[in-house]
Amino acid sequence: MSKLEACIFDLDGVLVDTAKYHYTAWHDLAQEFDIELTTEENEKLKGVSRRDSLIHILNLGGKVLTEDEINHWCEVKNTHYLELIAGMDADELLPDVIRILDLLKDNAIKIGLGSASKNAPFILEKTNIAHYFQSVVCGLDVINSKPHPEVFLKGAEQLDVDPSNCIVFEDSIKGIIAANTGGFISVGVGDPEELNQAAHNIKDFTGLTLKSLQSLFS
Ligand code: B16
Ligand code: MG
Repeated sequence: MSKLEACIFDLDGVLVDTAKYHYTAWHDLAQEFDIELTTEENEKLKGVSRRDSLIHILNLGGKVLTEDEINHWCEVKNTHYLELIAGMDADELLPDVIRILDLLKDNAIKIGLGSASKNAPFILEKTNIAHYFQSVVCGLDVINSKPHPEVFLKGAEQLDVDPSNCIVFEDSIKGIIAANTGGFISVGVGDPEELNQAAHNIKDFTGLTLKSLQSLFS
């Protein structure tokens, strides 16, 4: 019978509210190509790698770039994004994140990070939560982007847990599909209508208890 042994957290939109900075950086870049990136289209970029996000935006305007140009604009976007998050600190963590990380740590539940972001290690340091994680798998470590389950399966392997004994917290539909495909217990953080494929949904971590997490396995 499966039981709670580990939790793997997505980063952007689950632990820290960086989604708004990604949006600003992509929105401004899209304008360089006379493309208007709406908040609705931006939803589709959540959990998507930097390169795939750029290609999605370019497709909106029917633009095709060479590989060198793609690399260049990815760098432009990331430079802008890094400027936007330069002053980030623990104040930007989402509600009750520290409480839930402490709760898991105190109860010997393993903690992992599974993020598409190549900036994930930097953000964990900036927000002062890196020390909680026994495993950090990010965009630098995977070949396949979400909805492929690679990022979470690697995490489970590093934590030495079976996916069926592990919760994945995600704010993107692609991440929820990745978690479900990998055999994890998926918990959607955010809009339950948007994340309607999640096994369970929460608005944020406020009020979440160890008992409520354990009950997801019964
Ligand atoms: P970077 P997550 C994802 O992080 C973001 O949701 C997505 O908007 C971003 O494009 C992607 O990381 C890549 O980020 O440009 O920093 O490598 O939600 O999987 O933690
Ligand atoms: Mg996310």
